Amino acid sequence: MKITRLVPIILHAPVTRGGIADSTHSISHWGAPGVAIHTDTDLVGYGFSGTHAHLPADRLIVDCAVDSYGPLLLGEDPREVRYLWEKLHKHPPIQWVGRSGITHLALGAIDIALWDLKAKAAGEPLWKLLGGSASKPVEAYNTDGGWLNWPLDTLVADCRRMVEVEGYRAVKIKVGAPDLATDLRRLAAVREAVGPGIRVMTDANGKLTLPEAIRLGRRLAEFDVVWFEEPTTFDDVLAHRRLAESIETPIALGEQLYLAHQFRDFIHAGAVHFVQPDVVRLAGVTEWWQVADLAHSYSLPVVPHVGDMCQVHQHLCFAHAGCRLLEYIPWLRDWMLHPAQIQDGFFVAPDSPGAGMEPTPKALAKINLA
Ligand code: 0YR
Ligand code: MG
Repeated sequence: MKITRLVPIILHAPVTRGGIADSTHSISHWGAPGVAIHTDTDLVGYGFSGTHAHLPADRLIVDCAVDSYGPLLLGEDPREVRYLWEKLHKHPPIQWVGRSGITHLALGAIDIALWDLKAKAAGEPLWKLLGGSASKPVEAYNTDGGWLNWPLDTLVADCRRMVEVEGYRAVKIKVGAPDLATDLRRLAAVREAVGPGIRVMTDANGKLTLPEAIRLGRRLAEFDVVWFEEPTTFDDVLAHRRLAESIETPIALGEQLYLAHQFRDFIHAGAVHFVQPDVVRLAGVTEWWQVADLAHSYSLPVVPHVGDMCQVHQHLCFAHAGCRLLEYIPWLRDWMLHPAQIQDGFFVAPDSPGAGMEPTPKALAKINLA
């Protein structure tokens, strides 16, 4: 099998109720810039990064994938994905301008498309190719009711519905409101609404200073919060280690880290407890797996960041022993040929061959740059 051509794709899918916010971002659409990798067979591989749908930035990502990495892939066998990852990652002129950032997101999209092809060529879903099993439970926790721009009554109603009607046993809510009292009021209301048996996670999206994070962090145990996510500056190892030493609630992070090395430094420093690698910010399945193995070897749970890329992440979770829980956000559902299925709060292992990120023909017709 040989790669013949790369085609750029940018999908922009509307988010829930026309706009969501956390402490740091307000978005109307979720972005999926990526590539279709064509071969000399009928098989086409699809891979995407995940963005906040800023078209100029999305164009940078797909241009890098197609124009910079593309020529290095032509004529290669896509199934030799680990070899190709090294070849692309270490290509000197690209490495010179970016060992993370845009180039890394582009490489991630390509790597996922290559794994998609490898799994399709084997006629198996990616989780099976990676040695996983549909019998392994992968629980879903829902983030889509906890946005910071939801008024208190909407927040409470959403969390209640997710638990009582939809069957989730874990929900995440955003914190990092302008004042501590608001965060505590929202947390208290959610805990009261869902009752004591449901797990509640919190996420500050990197907003707080270290003293603010310590102040809020010390209050979280009162509400039996499972984790405090991205409390302070995304890649500041020292600040998170100091925080970890100052509060009882465990720390979760990783969605804004690009490199396996960064995870190594956080893990080694004791600055993270729930490890959240994102396959579309790391450079794909190849690098994600390294991080998951590393976290697992430190007895730390791996809970991938999704927002919304659960289509591919579920495959990794059915295969990796460190993963028992995965974020769920529904924004890309209508855009994907095989959207993730949740039953009674658990992911159902997909049975279609590939990595799960193939868009519907309708989605492709909408914003296909080819
Ligand atoms: C919206 N999940 C997250 C979304 C979400 C972000 O900005 O991207 O809140 O991905 O932090 O844990
Ligand atoms: Mg987060």
